Amino acid sequence: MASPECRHLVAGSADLSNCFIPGDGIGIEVVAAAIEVLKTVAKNNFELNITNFPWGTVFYKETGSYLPSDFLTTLKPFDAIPFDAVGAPDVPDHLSLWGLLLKMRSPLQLYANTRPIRCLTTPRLASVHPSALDWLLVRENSEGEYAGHGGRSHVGQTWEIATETSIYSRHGVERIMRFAFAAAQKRPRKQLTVVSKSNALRHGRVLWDEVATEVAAEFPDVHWDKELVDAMTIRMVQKPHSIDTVVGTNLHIGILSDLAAALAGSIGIAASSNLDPTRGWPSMFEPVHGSAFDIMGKGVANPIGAVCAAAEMMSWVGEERAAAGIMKAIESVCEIGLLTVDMGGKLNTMQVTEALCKALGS
Ligand code: GGG
Repeated sequence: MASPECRHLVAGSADLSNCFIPGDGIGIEVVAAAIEVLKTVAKNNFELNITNFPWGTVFYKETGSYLPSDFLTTLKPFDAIPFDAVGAPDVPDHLSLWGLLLKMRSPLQLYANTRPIRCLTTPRLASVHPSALDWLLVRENSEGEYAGHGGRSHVGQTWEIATETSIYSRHGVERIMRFAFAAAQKRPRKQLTVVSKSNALRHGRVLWDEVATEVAAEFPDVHWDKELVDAMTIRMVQKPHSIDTVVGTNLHIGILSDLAAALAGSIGIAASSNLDPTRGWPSMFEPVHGSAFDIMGKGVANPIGAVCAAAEMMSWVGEERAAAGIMKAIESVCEIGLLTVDMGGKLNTMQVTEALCKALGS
């Protein structure tokens, strides 16, 4: 296998280094688009060198592991990690997800996952009025239903059982609540909805609600409310204007953010930032969508989710001007209808990427 090329991102006066993990499926196609856009925005502004780590299902088939054993020390020096998608048709999904993405999120301490939702499409494509869609979804990214605790016994017998234990630590809930309240506080409406299910889940989710109330006292200027996750799906569709920032657990925001992206027009446009707010580890930026076996290799994947994730990454590393430039290019391309099929257009991945680079002034 070819050794990874070394690339660095130098932004402004600070030296920043950066690497890409394209992963699987359409991830490999959309990461190429994000790189092109980053190269264009970097031109005349900052120096861009990129490291590509070929970790994904091909790597797994060659080495027996999705990640090399020293992946943490390899990633540590980088300032940010653009990641794309994981999953392949011939590997069980739980092996690929836990072998790559979830294996990185925990040790990298990426406990805060943000998913901004904005309508980039015409009112015809969005299921709710675009003016109602300016949300920030915050996902607890390290415990909850994705804690990885559980097991199976009596495998194959009629009395076989499997357990999947959710974990809610006071430390884990406090830090995500503080992050979400602080994020809401920075937004114009200063409004947070805490998503729960504490009527049925009577231990962890009760702690979740109690900690939310305690942390709320530290943010008296943030208006907040609680919503059960099932009621939240109705509210997102029927009262979208009533929502601004939302915080929930791994599973709940995983589901709600797919719904939110669909309401905004397509899962293909949604970006996801896996953040270590202490900045001790590099944060990771990815589109919300997965590897999409049905369209992989066809060159028709929507690159906008990966490009939005690149904009989020630029903002995280302090390159606000580059981030704003990328978002402006996305908006103008969407406005004139240069779209992939999932957004009602006729263009392929490459053509949308070229339109984005042109809008950036390449
Ligand atoms: N780009 C995100 C990705 O590849 N996701 C795959 C997936 O299935 N993720 C599950 C999850 O994060 O809940």
